[in-house]
Amino acid sequence: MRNNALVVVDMLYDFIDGSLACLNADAAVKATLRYIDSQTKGQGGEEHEILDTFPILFVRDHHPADHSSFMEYGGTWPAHCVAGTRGAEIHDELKPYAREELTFDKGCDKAVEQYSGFEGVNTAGQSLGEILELMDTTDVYVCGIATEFCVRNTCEDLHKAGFRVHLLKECIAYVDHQGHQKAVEEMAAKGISIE
Ligand code: VGL
Ligand code: ZN
Repeated sequence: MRNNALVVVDMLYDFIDGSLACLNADAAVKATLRYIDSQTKGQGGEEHEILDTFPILFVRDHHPADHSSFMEYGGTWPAHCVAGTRGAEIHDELKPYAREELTFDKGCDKAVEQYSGFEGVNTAGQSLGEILELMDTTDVYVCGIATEFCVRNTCEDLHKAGFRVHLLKECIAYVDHQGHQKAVEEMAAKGISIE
């Protein structure tokens, strides 16, 4: 039995056109929308019907304003994805597919850098990994931003947990092109399938 789900990692405005805007972000969002369309054709146009047969889970980087990963607090990144700001919002065209129970926040604790979405939690406190298990998911398709950080860590944790992981290579954006290529090669070497 094959049970698919899509995980959309950090397709948030700060990574698209904000303080940490990534390369290929606009193209990745468009390709993701096309992918969702291609998987849901003929299933009725309503987003809620689509979600019944093809669950789409969203991961959000969701930081307090004084997060330790920000330069002004000793970290390496410009301030980004601060809870309550536009930069932390899911892209408007993807938002209609986001359900509260399938939206998982990470990086909420100011002391902890959390690149992986695997342990992100929804408002009920359930983790992404837990929900995928509950849905009897076998195959997880992953897209999002950034290849080298959150996409990679999320894919690797999913793979370790025993899911078949498929990385949608047209649907990812990155901080650095070479870093992106290297990360994709290393993921492939671990058994993550690149599609
Ligand atoms: C990310 C840098 C800082 C990511 C998150 O989503 O890849 N990168 N926080
Ligand atoms: Zn972050």
